[in-house]
Amino acid sequence: MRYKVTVVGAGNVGATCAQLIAQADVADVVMVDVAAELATGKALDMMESAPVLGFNARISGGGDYDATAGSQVCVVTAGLARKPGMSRDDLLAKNTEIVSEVVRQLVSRSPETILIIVTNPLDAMCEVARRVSGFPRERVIGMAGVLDAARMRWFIAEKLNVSVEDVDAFVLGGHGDTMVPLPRYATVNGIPLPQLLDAETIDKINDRTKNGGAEIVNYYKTGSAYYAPGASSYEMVAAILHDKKKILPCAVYLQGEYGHHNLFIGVPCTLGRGGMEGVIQLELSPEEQAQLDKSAAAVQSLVEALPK
Ligand code: TXD
Repeated sequence: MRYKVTVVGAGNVGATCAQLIAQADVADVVMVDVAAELATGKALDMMESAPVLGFNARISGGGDYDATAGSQVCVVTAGLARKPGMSRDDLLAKNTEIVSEVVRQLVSRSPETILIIVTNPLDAMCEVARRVSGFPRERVIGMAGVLDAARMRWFIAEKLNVSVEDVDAFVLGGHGDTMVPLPRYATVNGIPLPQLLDAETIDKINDRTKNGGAEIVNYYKTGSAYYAPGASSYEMVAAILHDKKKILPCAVYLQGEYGHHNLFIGVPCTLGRGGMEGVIQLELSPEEQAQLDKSAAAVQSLVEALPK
């Protein structure tokens, strides 16, 4: 029996993630979307790529949650993007409604599932999912840090003209303007980044990382990034189902770690078959800690603005 993964939202990020999961034969994938036929059509299109690409996983799509029953992992990408004239608070209210309903549907059919939340505003939507599901923190995890770190890793690899495989980096904090890239903990095949690049270049990489989402939106105009977000979500699913115990930066419900309580923010954690299996506590400089605290305050104010 293969694992089953549900992806809710067959839009850009959801479909990209679904295809990667299936292509790697990690699990069968069920896509659900309010636009049911979009999900059905994309699933069929992906299945028709299977003979060419040579994968055996099955992908189905539609609007019915019954097909999701017994999923080991559910990825939630359903939501609206901010439209002109829509405030962040409007988006917060609308996506809270969507994520609440989606999570309710999912957990009633897969009570043991692990939820990976992707919908923005990310950290606040994780809190919505936690409240609605009643799940322990091990089973509600937000995708943001893997993406932000991947962007930073690419910028470093490009600058140094080295393999992306050799570059590791961490980005902590909320998924927004206040995220905290940690160049001190970035390495190139074990070599600390500050030994390879000067401070000014590192600053530029940090800034580009923080604005990585906006940089893509400026090119796309009508949507946001999805190849890297889809790949990042896939990596989390694979780490969980393959029980890799991989250390990845994820949005986690902190309970005292990094000085924060009862708040989702991005920190390095271990992902395995139990979901979020442990938070890795890095030693932060006073300046890094202050940046993280500022980021946590931004998340806290969004959580306080959540509709009751
Ligand atoms: O790092 C991160 N966490 C992110 C987050 C990186 C990239 C994108 N990020 C957010 O993910 C983005 O701001 C959105 O909130 C979600 C999904 O982004 P995507 O680019 O995939 O958006 P699309 O293409 O508009 O897809 C959203 C789909 C679309 O097909 C809708 O019909 C569907 O969500 N949708 C729903 N599905 C099921 N149920 C409900 N209620 C629903 N409402 C909308």
